[in-house]
Amino acid sequence: MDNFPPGFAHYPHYFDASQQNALILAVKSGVEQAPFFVPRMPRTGTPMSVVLSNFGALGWVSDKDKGYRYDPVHPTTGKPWPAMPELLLDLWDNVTGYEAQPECCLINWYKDGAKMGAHIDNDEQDTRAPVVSVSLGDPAMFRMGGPKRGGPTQGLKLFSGDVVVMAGESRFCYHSVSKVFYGESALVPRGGRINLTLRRVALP
Ligand code: MD3
Ligand code: FE
Repeated sequence: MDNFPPGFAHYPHYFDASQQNALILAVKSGVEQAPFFVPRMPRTGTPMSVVLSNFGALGWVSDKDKGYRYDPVHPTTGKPWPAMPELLLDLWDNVTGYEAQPECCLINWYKDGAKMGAHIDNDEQDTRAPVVSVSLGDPAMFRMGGPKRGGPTQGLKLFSGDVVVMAGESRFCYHSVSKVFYGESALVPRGGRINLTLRRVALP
């Protein structure tokens, strides 16, 4: 991470094995109330390769007609998202020191072959708040670019228990997940990688 943009921080193995298990148990119970759903690209309706759920007052969703947005309810059940786990609120306070709490924890589940193309997260009103990411299960190759699409990128392999914080300039940089090393970890019950991203959505 020598040349990562200002504001980017990587905490390898922030969570130990027992904390990773506790987070997986929280995800398991969350998705009983708010099952994983397939997000679709705006306009085309093409399915993305990850499946999603959320914790917190606002969930990130995407569909053909209404596109990317934050919604207080699940797209198929119409029910509120499960509460944000305490462990994640503590993580946010410890690594960001930000004045307001995150309202959203997006849960991305990468099954065999899933990836995420280069994008910038800008559906939040509060883009001054950092974004915090937790990796669980199979490792992944994360790639960070600059503020313009198509520029040079740098890779960082993320392992289970790693935490990444994007503040400052890094918050406005293109990033992607180019590969998941499927089957390298046994943490996720039905296999693959789970990424949790904590986001502040509304202006404080
Ligand atoms: C850099 N998720 O959900 S987490 C996403 O591993 C997303 O599932 C990836 O990108 C994943 O939007 C990467 C790390 C991350 C999250 C948000 C960022 C990096 C970021 C926002 C701005 C810059
Ligand atoms: Fe992102």
